[in-house]
Amino acid sequence: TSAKLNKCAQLRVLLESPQLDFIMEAHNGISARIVEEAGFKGIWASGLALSAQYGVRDNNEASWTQVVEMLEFMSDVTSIPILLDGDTGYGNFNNMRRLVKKLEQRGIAGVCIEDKLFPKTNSFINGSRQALADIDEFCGKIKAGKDSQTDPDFCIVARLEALIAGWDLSEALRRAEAYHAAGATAILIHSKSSRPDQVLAFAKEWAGRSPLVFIPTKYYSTPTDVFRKAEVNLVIWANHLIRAAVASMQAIAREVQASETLINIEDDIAPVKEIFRLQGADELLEAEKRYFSNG
Ligand code: SPV
Ligand code: MG
Repeated sequence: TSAKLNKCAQLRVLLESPQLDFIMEAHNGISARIVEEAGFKGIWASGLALSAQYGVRDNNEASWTQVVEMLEFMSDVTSIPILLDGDTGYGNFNNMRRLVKKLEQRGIAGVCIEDKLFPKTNSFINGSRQALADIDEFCGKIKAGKDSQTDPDFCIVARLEALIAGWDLSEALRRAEAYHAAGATAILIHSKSSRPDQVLAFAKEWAGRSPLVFIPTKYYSTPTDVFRKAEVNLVIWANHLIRAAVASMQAIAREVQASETLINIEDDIAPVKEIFRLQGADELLEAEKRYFSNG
């Protein structure tokens, strides 16, 4: 009987509810649909994956408007919230203000920004040589974003790169405290370690002062119950569909190129009618009956 929450409110619940939730990466309309159909309650619009599907590097080579254009396709075909990986906010506080306005207009539920410098570099490429943003400047960006939102539930996640850049736990905590005070909905602690020790130590010290988000790309072998016990609110599976797509496309392309026939691969790929289904072809046939009489 309760009205369905809008997408911003849905994302806020994922972040603020005490139980562990999960969101999955998508990078275009069809992958966004696939994430929703699989049963996820939210989508991570990964900067790495969006860049990769355009065939460019994760260095802000795709413009922010090109990112927003793809987000619109993703949002139009899904009913679950999308959290954009907004990198460093594509500039200063002023760029952040405009970004938040445009994201709300396209039905995006929230944005995550990281405390590095524009143009960003992926955290897993020479992470320790990357400079962090000035704390006050980054807090201003969070505040400017919060002051620009019109939906009270639009979410701004502040991502800490201190551990990536070679700083210690105390620097991460000092920054987390400042970003939290500036109004961040949640704190994301990132790590490039293959062990979860650092992020778990952070979680223990942070002690639930705000919702907490993990991205276990590098510490992927950690059992999920460990995150649950650490009272993490949200886990992001950050790049796994672009990697699945790449592995599958490479295998199929190589096989067809080498064998000069489709006979070996037809059963290994999605049928054409599955593509039609994901595109919603049936709805158009129905609509034609209602609206398009040819006499
Ligand atoms: C992304 O998905 O673009 C991220 C997460 O920022 S990571 O690449 O793991 O740093
Ligand atoms: Mg990213």
